[in-house]
Amino acid sequence: KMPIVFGLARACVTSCVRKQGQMNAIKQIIKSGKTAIGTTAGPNIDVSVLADAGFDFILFDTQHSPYEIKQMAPSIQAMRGKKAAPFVRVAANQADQICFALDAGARGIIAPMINTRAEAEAMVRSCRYYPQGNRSNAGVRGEWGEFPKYRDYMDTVNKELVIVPMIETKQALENLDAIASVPGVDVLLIGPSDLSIELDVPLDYACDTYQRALDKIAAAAAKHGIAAGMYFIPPGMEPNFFVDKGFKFFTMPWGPWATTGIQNAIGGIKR
Ligand code: 3PY
Ligand code: MG
Repeated sequence: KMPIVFGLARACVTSCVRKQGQMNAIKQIIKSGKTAIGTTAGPNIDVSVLADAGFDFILFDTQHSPYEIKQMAPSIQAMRGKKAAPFVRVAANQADQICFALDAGARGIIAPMINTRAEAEAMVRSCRYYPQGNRSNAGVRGEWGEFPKYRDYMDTVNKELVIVPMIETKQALENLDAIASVPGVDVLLIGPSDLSIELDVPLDYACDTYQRALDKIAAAAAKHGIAAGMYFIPPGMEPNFFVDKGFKFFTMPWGPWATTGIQNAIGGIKR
């Protein structure tokens, strides 16, 4: 089949070219075991540049941010046709929250505090249309006009949405196999600070207790053929430390990188 380019006709990197029926380059990145890097943004940021800067996803957080999901819709829609996929972290594992995010056009859903198999199954059901789930249908929206027929969007999103439960409690640590084996789960994403608090080593990211828990999560993800991720890289630690441990999904702050790039560019002009 010929690859087709969704969205705006503009110069973009190869991974921007998605195959027909593929809405996320990132789903393939995760499935092929490569490392996905994203960043966080909100409605106060113009994401049109960030979304083509090289990130695989942009995460709109509605749990620990002053923003509501419906405020994110214009930013998500500004990402149409760009390399990065828009992900939304809902404030809780609730069907209505997940539905708002999907109607806004999210291509990945992150839900906090998924502690049992039943909670992971409920999350997946909220993310998918019948018969794989019970997502309510808007009839419009969510598809960004990328699909000739809304029905095509429905079939594609059921297959291609990236579903990311967060692992951040002792109970989740006890249920890793049960959560990781739920069909549809793509990533086990650690909430670094909540997990440290639950393990009674608050914010002590380097200690043995914490590191053993990370290893257990990475091993469970590998065993079930899905990715392990860290919501953020703890202060003072290196992303590659986590890559070497087997983690494949991170957010990185874009501000320092943007500043370095701008300083380099300005430094290159004689003045
Ligand atoms: C955590 O650190 O617990 C998170 O959920 C990241 O925001
Ligand atoms: Mg958390």
